[in-house]
Amino acid sequence: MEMTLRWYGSKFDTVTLKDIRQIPGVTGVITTRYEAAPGEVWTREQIQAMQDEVAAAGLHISGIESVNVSDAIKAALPERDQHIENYITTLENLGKQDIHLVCYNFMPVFDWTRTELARVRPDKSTTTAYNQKAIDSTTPYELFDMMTPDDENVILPGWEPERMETIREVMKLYQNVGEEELFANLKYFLEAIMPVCDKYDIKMAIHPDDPAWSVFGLPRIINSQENLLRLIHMVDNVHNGVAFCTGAYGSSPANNVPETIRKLAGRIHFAHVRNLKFNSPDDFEEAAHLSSDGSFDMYEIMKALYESGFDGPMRPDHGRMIWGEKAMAGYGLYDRALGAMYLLGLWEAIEKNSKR
Ligand SMILES: [Mn+2]
Repeated sequence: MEMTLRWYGSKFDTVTLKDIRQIPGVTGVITTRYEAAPGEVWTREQIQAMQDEVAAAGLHISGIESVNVSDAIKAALPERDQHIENYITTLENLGKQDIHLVCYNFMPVFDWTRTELARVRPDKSTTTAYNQKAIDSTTPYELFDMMTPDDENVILPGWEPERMETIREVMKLYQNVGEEELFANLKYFLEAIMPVCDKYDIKMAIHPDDPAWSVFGLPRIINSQENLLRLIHMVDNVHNGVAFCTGAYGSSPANNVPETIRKLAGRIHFAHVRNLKFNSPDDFEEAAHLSSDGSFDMYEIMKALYESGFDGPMRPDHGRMIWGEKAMAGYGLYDRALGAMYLLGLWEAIEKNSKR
């Protein structure tokens, strides 16, 4: 297991590589070309420039989160084959640059969805939260306003203004796409990219839907144990794997997080480990990583990863805003650094105990 931190690049992130280098035990970053549109080819020169910048700070790139999959691929539009071809070229260029992990998601229209970006907790930290009643009484267009940070310099991945301007048209693309069609489109995509993944040993890691149910009637499929097993079996290749995000997957109380980790042994290539606090069946907020601050047993989660032989990059996930930090919601330095330390502590204890 390698502990990493997500980093959005010096143009977009408030956290610097120097900051990340000073978190004990964090040796790699998970990054992306945030400026690239889904469907666009990443050149080797662009990838090399990213690698040089990260290496100069004494770190390395442990994986890409994400190479985004376009709506054309997800909704099987006529231009999907061209987009898949571009995706393959990007994978080929990443492979040639010795990058072997690519995270992506297959959620239509909306990326991770929250109804509050800065809910105040009892300790006066702020965190992101989701309330189903708030979703039920709003429209996708109003939600976009909620997901727009007050500070215009702060970006929110997946909720870029350019993208949201076209949201009405994008919603229409999925009119005839139900869960079965979405599964078929995912299979088509995976089968097309597996040869290049095999050639360069690139592990594809799909991120579970967040939250783990349908929002605004759009289909969602990466949200239950049954569907995750269906995914890995429908294209039975080790390079077709999962970015197991405990917070996204665990957002549904019906999902047993440690049990599912064990069932997916060998196919989890990347882990996002974070805690959630359920306030009611309709409402959750992102707690600190510590078990006692939320609803998950983080020890059991880490133990399941350890015992199932997980050996990929791991990262803390969304953090609270603490100590006066201003950063993109969920992606400040301080709380994620605390999370990384805590996860490394659990891992060290589990590892030493198992070797006694
Ligand atoms: Mn995640």
